[in-house]
Amino acid sequence: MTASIDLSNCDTEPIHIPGQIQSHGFLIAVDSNCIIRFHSENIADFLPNLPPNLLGRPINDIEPIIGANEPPDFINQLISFGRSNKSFDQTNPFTTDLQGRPFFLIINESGPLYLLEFEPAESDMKVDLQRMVGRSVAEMLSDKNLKNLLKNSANQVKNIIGYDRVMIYRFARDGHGEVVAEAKNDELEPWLGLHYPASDIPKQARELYKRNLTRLIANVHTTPSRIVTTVQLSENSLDLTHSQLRAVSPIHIQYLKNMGVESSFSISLLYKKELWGLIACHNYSPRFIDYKARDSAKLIGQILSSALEFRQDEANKHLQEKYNAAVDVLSKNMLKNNSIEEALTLPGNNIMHATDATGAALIYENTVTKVGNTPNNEQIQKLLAWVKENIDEPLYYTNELPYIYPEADSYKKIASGVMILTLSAELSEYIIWFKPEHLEIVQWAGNPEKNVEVAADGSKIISPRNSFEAWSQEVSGKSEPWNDEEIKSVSRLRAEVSYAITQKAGAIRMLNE
Ligand code: BLA
Repeated sequence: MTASIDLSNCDTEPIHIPGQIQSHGFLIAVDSNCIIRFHSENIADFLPNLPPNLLGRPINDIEPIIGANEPPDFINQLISFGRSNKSFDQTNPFTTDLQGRPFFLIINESGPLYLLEFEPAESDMKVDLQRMVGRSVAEMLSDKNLKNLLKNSANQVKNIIGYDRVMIYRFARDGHGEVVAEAKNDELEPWLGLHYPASDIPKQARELYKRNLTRLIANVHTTPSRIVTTVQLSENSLDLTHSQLRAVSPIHIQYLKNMGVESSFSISLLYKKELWGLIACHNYSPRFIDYKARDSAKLIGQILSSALEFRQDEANKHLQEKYNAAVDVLSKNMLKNNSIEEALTLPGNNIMHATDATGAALIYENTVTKVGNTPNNEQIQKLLAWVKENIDEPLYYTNELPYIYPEADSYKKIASGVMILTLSAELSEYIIWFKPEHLEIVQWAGNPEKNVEVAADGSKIISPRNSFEAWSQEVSGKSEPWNDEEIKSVSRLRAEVSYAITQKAGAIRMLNE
C-alpha cells in the first residue's frame, strides 16, 4: 500500500492503517463478544504455548496464558468496565504476567473492535516517576517568560525520560515548524532556531498526534510484525489511530535513519484543541520507555499545553491592547490636527503602530507619505495601479506578494507582506502596510559540509538538515503572516479615519456657509 508514496505525496499515506505493528509488543483485536478477529504475527514470539488458529476463538481460550494470575474472564470485565465508563483511562495500563515477565495490557477502541496491546512493563528508567514529575512541574512553571518556560520544559522532559536530544518544535500558521527550545547532550550540534517545511510532518500525522498524544518509535532497525485476520475486509483496515504499537511510515523511518536517530518519542502540545507543537525526543541508540513513563511525559505535555494556552491568550490580549492604544492616539490626533495626513504619519505614533508592520505609506490627496521601511514612490504607485486593476476587497492582505505580483520580487526584503486598505478607490486614497521577507539566516553549528546527504542518484536525502534548506527556499519572498489582531486593528482604524474625514468635511462646509 505504501509503494506509491514518495516525497511529493506524503500526506496521502494512510498511516493509521499500516497493517503492522512495532515488534516490541504484540496486539490482539477482539470484537464486542470478545472473539479474536485480528492479531499480530509476532504473538508466538512472546507466547510459545498458544493453541493454533487463534482467529475466531474467544479470548477466554487464551486467558490463562495472557493473564496467569488473573481471574477468568478478566479481559471481558476490563472491556465492559471501559465501555460503561466510555474510557479505558482508569484501567490502562493493566499489569499482567506473561511467562514470568510483567507486561502492560493497554486497551483502546478501534471502531467496533477493541485493541489489546501487550508491551513489557519495564523501562530502563529506575526512577520514582511520580516524585520526579511533581518536581519537574514545579521547576517548569517557575519562570513566567515563554522562552524560559519552554527551555525548562525541554530540560525536565530530558531529565525524566533521558533521551539524547529533546526539542520543542512549534508549528507556525502556515504549518512549517521551528525548534524553539532544546535540551541535548553536549556533543550534539544544536538545532535550536532551525525551521522545517510543513511536509516533514504531514497533515494526517498531525491529525493522529492530536488524538493520540504520545508516539514512541522504539527502534528504527526492527522489522515490523504483520497483523493477520480472517475478517473479510483487507487486513490493512484495522484502524490503529489509538494504538500504542502502530508501525511507522517507512518514509519517516528512513528520515530518522538518515539523521542517525534510532529511537524517537514525541509528545503533543495542544492549543485550543489544535496541535501547537511537539516535544520531539531523539535517541541515538534504540530506546524503549514503558507506558507509565510515556504517560508521565504526556502529563508534562498537558501541563505545558495549558501553561502555553494561558500565555498565548495573554500575548494576544497584549497585542490587542498595544494596537488599540496606537489607534486611540491616531484618532485623537486626527480630530485635533488640521491635517489627517500629518496626524497619521507623525514620528512616534503613526499608522505603522496599528500593526507590527515595519513600514507604511499613506496615499491621500495625491500625496504619498511614508513611514518606516517602504518601497520607493514609483514602486508604490505601480503597486497601486496593479491593485486598482486586480483587487476588489477594501482590505486586502498577503504575506507572499512577490508570488502574486512579481514586480515586488525586487523589493521583497522590504515588502514580501502587504496589507492594503482602500480609503477611497475613486480618489485613489489608500493606506499600505509592509512587512519584510521572513527568511532568517540561521547558521548550522559545526562544519556545514559534514553530513551533506546526497543519494547515489544525486538527489537530496530527507533529513532535518536538508529540510532546513528546503524551508529556506520555500519562504523566500514570504513575510510573517498578518495576525487576526492586526486585521481587527486596521478595520478599526478605517472606521476612525472615515469618521475624522466626515467631521472635517462637515467643519469645512460650516465655515463656507
Ligand atoms: C512524523 N516527522 C514526524 C515526526 C516528527 C517529524 C517529529 C513525529 C514522529 C517522531 O517523533 O519521530 C519531523 N523530526 C521532524 C523534524 C525534526 C525532527 C522536522 O526531529 C526537526 C528537528 N517526513 C518527511 C517527508 C515525509 C515525512 C518528506 O520529511 C513524507 C514524504 C513523513 N513524518 C512523515 C510521516 C510521519 C512523520 C508519515 C508520521 C510517522 C508516524 O507516526 O507513523
